[in-house]
Amino acid sequence: VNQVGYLPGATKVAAAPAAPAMKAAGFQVVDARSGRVVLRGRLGAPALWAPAGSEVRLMDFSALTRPGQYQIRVAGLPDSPTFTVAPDAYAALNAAAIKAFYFNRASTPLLPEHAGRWARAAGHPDDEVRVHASAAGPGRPEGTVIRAPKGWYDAGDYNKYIVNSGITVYTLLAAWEHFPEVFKAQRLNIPESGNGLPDLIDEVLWNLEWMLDMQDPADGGVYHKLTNQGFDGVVMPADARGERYVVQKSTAATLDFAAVMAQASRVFSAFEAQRPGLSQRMLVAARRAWTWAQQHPAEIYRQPPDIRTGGYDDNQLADEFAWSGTELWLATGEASYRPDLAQLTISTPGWADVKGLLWVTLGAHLDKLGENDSVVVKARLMTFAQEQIALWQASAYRLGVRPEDFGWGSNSELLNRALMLLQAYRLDRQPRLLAAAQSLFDHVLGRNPLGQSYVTGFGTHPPMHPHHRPSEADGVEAPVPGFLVGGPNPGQQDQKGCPVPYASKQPALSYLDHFCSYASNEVAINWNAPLVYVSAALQALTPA
Ligand code: G3I
Ligand code: 9MR
Ligand code: CA
Repeated sequence: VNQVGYLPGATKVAAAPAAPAMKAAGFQVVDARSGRVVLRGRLGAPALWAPAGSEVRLMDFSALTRPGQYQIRVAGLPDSPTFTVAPDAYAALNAAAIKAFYFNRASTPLLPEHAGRWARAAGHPDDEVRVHASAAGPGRPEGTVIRAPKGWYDAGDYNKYIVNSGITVYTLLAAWEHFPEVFKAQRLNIPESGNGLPDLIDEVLWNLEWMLDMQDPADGGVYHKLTNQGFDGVVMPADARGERYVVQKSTAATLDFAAVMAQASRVFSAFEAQRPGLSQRMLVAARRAWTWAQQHPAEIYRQPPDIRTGGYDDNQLADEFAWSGTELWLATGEASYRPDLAQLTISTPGWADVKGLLWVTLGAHLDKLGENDSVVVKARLMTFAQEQIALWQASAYRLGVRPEDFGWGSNSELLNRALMLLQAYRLDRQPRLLAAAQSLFDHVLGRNPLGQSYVTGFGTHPPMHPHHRPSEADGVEAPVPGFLVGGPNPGQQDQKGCPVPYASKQPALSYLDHFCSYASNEVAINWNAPLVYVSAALQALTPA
C-alpha cells in the first residue's frame, strides 16, 4: 500500500505477491483501531510484472472513502502496514519535501528553532571561489576570486550544479504557478517564514540568488558548476573545506539558466512590492544567457582532468534551446525566441532531457497562444498521456513502467511521468489520467514489491541510511526527513564499494538501504522537486 495514505476520493489500489501457497480469493480492509472489517473485495488474477520478475495480485479498494486508519488483510499474508485515509493526506509530506531543500542549504547555519535535531553549523560560505582554468576568460582570468554563496547542495554531496538546478527550480515554481492554493498558507518554519513571501518562494529564491552569481557579468555565459576537485569524505558541511571552483561555461547550463530566469521573472513580477526590481533583473539575465548560447551553441561540458565530481554532461542540446526559447518567448512576447513547435516531440523530463518542460509551460498558458499552437500543445500532452495510459492498463502492477525504465534516479522518472500525466488531466479531467498518476506516486511510497517507502521520515518502512553526507555524519539516528532517494537501479554502479550485496538483480528490486549505495539510495534536489509537485497536485486535483 501507499504507506503515507490516500485522499478520500482517490483511486486506491494495493498489491499482494501472488505466492504459490496463497489461495485467498478475497481481501478485507480493517479499521486499524477497532479491528472491524469495513470493506471486502476480490483479489485480481495473478499476473507477471516484468520489472520484478514475479507475479502480483491487485486489490482495488477505492470504495473506501471514510477518513481513518486502516490495514489490508489477506489470508496467508501478514497484514499490510497501517495507512491513513484523510482529506489532507499529503500535506505533511509536501511540506517536508520542500523543507528538505532548506536542510540542504549551503552557506548558512541551520538553527535548532528551524532544524530541530538536524541543526548544524554553516558550511561552504562560497565567498571565495576560484575561476578554474576551464572557465578563464578575458574578464576573469584563471584564479580570479569570485563570490557565489547560497544555493542548495545538489544531493548527498556538497557541490552545486547549474544543469540540474534548472529543472529543479522550474518544477518547484511550476508547482507554485499551478497550485498556489496549496502553498499560500503553508508554514515551513524556515528563517524567512512570515516575511510576506510564500515559504516555497523563499526557499526557491535561496537557490535563484546563487544561480544569478553563476553568470559571468562580462559575457552572460553561465558556469556549469561550483565544486570541489573531488567528492568530500563523510563529514558535516562545516568540516568540508576543500578549495572551491567555478568550472567551464557550458551551453547546457547557460540555456537551463536562461529558461528558469525567464520563468522566475514571470513569477516574481507578482512580488514586485516585496522584491523590487528582481523580476526585471532576472529577465535581463535570461536574455544575456540566451545571447551567449546563440554565440556558443556547442560548448558541451567536458570534465577537466583535475575535477572528479558529478558531470551532468549532456551533448543533446536541441531540447535546452527549445525549452529556454519557449520560456523567453512567453516572458517577453518576442517571436524571435519561439521554437518551431510542430517540429518538437515530447518525453518524460529529466536533467538531461528538458523538452517535456516546454509542453508543461505551454499547457499552462494556452490563453497566451493562438488557435493553431493550442491545438498542437493539447495534442502533444494528450497523446503522450494516452501512451502512458496504455502501458498502465497493460501492467500487472498498474504501473506504466517497463524494466528498461529503471535507471539511476528511477523514483524521479516515475514521479516525472506522473507530473506529465497530471498536465493532461489539467486539460481534460479523465479519471484514468489521475489514477495512473496516483499509481506512480503510490509506488514511491510503498506500493512496490519491496514494501519500501522511498521518502525519508515517511511511511512505516522508510529509508534509514541514505547516501546523504549530513544524515550519515550528524550522529542523529533518523536521516534528515522529506528526501526522496534515487530508488531501484539495476546498474548497481556502487556494488564494488558496498559491504553488502543487493538482494536481487531484477530492475524493480535493485535497491539497497545502505549509505554505500550512491546508485540507488542517494538523494538529489532534482528528484525531490517532482515529489513536491506531484504531492501538491494530487492534493489539489483529487475530487473530494
Ligand atoms: O543516457 C543513457 C541512455 O541512453 C541509456 O539507455 C541508459 C542505460 O543505462 O543510460 C543513460 O545514461 C545514464 C545517465 O545517468 C542519464 O540519465 C547513465 O547510465 C547513468 O549512469 C547516469 O546517472 C547519473 C549519475 O549522476 C552518474 O553520472 C544520474 O542521471 C545523475 O542523477 C547522477 O547525479 C549525481 C551527480 O553526478 C553528483 N551528485 C549526486 C547526483 C545524484 O546521484
Ligand atoms: O558520493 C558520491 C555521490 O555523491 C555521487 O553521486 C556518486 C556518483 O558520481 O559518486 C559518489 O562518490 C563515489 C565515487 O563516485 C566513487 N568512489 C566512491 C564514492 C562514494 O563514496
Ligand atoms: Ca538535453
